Amino acid sequence: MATNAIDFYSHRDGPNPWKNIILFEELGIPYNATYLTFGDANGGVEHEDFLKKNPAGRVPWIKDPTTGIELTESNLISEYLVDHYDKKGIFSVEGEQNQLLVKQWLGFQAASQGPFFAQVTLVKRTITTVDRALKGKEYLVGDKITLADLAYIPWDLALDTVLQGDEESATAEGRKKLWPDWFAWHNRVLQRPSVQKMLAIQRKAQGKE
Ligand SMILES: N[C@@H](CCC(=O)N[C@@H](CS)C(=O)NCC(=O)O)C(=O)O
Repeated sequence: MATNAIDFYSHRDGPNPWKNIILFEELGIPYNATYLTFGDANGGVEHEDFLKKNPAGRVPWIKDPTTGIELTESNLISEYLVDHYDKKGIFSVEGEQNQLLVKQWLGFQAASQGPFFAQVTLVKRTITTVDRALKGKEYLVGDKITLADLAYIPWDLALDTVLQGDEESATAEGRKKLWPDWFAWHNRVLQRPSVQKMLAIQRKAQGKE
């Protein structure tokens, strides 16, 4: 257990940091969130104060006072949190093959889902890939929930906006028809209490309740 709260730099709207909030909730890790703005104003991701922490000018970024570790890249932060604080093995998988598959799907999330969804291009192809991988399966790796499943949630929740205007996929109903396995998986992961908790925290942070 983290003895001191983790210093967590985030953004209210950008999806990536919300992956880590899911993990804080899953693992009961205390954290202090600082919400930055985009741009170089005071309190912004590109302000010199934050660039000293992360020269990329991106969030999330953490400092864990228990270990002294400072880190950016949301999926790497999630892996760090699991390595240090998942004492019950909620997200552990057996065997090198499955351990590498979790990394594979985290890599695909960071290299394809995040950037493509952000650019409103190749979104449907990305979802088709995940839907195919889920044929006859409840989760991406090893018949159990892993970090790989959780990492997809925040961007998948942005699909109403990302796919706006696309005749066949703009609504949840349309997406269910196109990608039934992906759709069932998305809703399965969405029901996890930690994910629901993250959504409540997000709504509050965004002033929506
Ligand atoms: N691959 C990075 C991407 C981080 C990223 O792009 N974060 C966005 C918020 S979701 C950001 O800080 N954007 C600031 C900007 O584009 O200026 C990760 O997964 O952490």
